[in-house]
Amino acid sequence: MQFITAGESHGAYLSAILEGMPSGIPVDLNAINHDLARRQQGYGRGGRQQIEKDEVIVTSGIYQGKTTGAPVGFLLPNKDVKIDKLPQLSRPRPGHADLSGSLKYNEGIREILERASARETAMRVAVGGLAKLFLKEFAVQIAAHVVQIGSVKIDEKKSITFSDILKKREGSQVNCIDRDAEAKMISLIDEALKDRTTVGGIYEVRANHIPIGLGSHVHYKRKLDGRIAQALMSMQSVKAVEIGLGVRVASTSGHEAHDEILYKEGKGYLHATNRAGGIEGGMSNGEEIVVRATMKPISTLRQPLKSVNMKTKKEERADFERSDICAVPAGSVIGEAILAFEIADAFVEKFGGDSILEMKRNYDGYQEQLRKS
Ligand code: EPS
Repeated sequence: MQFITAGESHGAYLSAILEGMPSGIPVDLNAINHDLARRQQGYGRGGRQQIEKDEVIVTSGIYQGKTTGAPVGFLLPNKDVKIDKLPQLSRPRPGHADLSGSLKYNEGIREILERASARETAMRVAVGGLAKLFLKEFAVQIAAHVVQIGSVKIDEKKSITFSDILKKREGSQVNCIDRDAEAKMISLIDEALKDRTTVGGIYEVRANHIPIGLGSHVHYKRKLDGRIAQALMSMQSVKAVEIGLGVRVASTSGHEAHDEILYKEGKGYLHATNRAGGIEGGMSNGEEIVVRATMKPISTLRQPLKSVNMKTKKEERADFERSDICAVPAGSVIGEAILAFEIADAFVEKFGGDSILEMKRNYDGYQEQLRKS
């Protein structure tokens, strides 16, 4: 599958076209719009979210509530449409696309930031929302939670289950399962606002009920971990992606880094632990896929860093545009969508098929093969 997004932050519409989604998938638009609303929330989110109510219009590929196999078109109208009236900027914001984009495209900063803006991620959430509905057909669920904001980390002494995430993040203002940490995270975001700065953090996203063998060891571009890492890294603000133990694996021994293999009658091959985050040799190993993404603090600052006026070449403070104090909770929702798309894509690749009926037949046949292995 592949999709492309288009649209500027303050243009009339955001849009996406998704190609390769099999036919016959029931589409609940409310579920997609629910994720779009979740993306707009989170303590520390910017003023734009008070203006917008992100909801998609389907332009193609869905008929009488089901996918047809044709490209799916999504349109999302912006309310804050003002691209033609907004002023040009001349002092690029350190950390943003402003300077490199403006020089590379020989355009003003406005033209660059309108497309570089994280508003684009609304379309990734819409496409990922449909990918989630596709995965539901195979009982796969995706869930994210925030594990760190600034220096505040959740308590991870006890292992966290998938259902812990679904249950305990409910009602959290920062999509966090640990209420003590949440209170500290909120204070930190308040502090950052007072200090006219911003804060980043880390979210974790998981996928359960994953069959063995998505992705492949045979070719570098087919490796599932590589594909997930690329997709998550392409999200605005993400500076690091980890699979399983991730960077923590550096301080373990070989005996602490890997997952012992078990065989259970009726269940087949399993692992005693899940340090690999469900991926070995570029393939899913049947355990939950567990990934983390680290987001830098948003680069638009109320107390701007030093920059250069591109007209005069003199040192000046960077320009300020309306922005978020902390976008990590929103980022976690985007992370769900990104992981959902990558896993759905790997499903289509593995189980082929133009229709969901055909895919399920292939999936069931493969499960039967695994049972006999
Ligand atoms: C965003 C919309 C943007 C920003 C934010 C994310 O809208 P506006 O510029 O009108 O406030 O709030 O974008 C950024 C943080 C960024 O760096 O580009 C959204 O809908 O997610």
